[in-house]
Amino acid sequence: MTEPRFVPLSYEALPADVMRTRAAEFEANLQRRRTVRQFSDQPVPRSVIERCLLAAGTAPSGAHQQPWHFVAISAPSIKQRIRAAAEAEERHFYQHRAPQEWLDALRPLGTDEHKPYLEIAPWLIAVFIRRFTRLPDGRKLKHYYTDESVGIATGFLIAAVHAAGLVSLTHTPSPMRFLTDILGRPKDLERPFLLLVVGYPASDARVPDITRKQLAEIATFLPPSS
Ligand code: IYR
Repeated sequence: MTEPRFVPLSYEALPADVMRTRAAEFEANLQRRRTVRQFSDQPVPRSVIERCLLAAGTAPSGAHQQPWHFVAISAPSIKQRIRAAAEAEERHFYQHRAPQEWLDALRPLGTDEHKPYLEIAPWLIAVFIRRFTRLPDGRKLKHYYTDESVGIATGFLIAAVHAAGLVSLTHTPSPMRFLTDILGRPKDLERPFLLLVVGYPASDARVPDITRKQLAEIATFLPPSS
């Protein structure tokens, strides 16, 4: 076993008013984020995607095992295969598998089985959960809290894409096993988590007219006021 090593924390405390301003600016910027389903085919430099992925990789993770793997796809032939496979699954979902209650919940979003953006958007980022790592001696090393860790990393990724001035769509085709096959990921070590569609919005993009819950609906303070 290696001995734990510690180094001093790099940290700068902020006065309360600066803290409030920064928190408010951060929130205001995230309030402008919208999930978009109409993309432009305008290319996005790979260097931007690389920075967003590095931001995602700063997420906290169980035992610092960083159990994520991102496959960033701009190759048209692979996007085409992903679109075909996703639309086949989604057709089955919308026509047979989804209970009426689920279809009713989706109605305000106007989604259906057609996913042209999977080919139009310049980047697809397939996020995989690494459940195990293969050790040099062939054994599998288990990772912990992988869903939580990759969920947090994906949140960072979505925020980074927004901060870069791009838009994204969190796409969760179900089942997603086709991503493992098309992208040649190791079945025994990883499973697909979701597919993030990234790019510029189409010039005529429209988004559902929805609002976000108020603070009192999403949070409870104890004691109630101070
Ligand atoms: N995966 C399907 C259905 C879908 C489900 C939820 I929950 C959404 O928030 C949006 C869509 C699709 O991509 O159309």
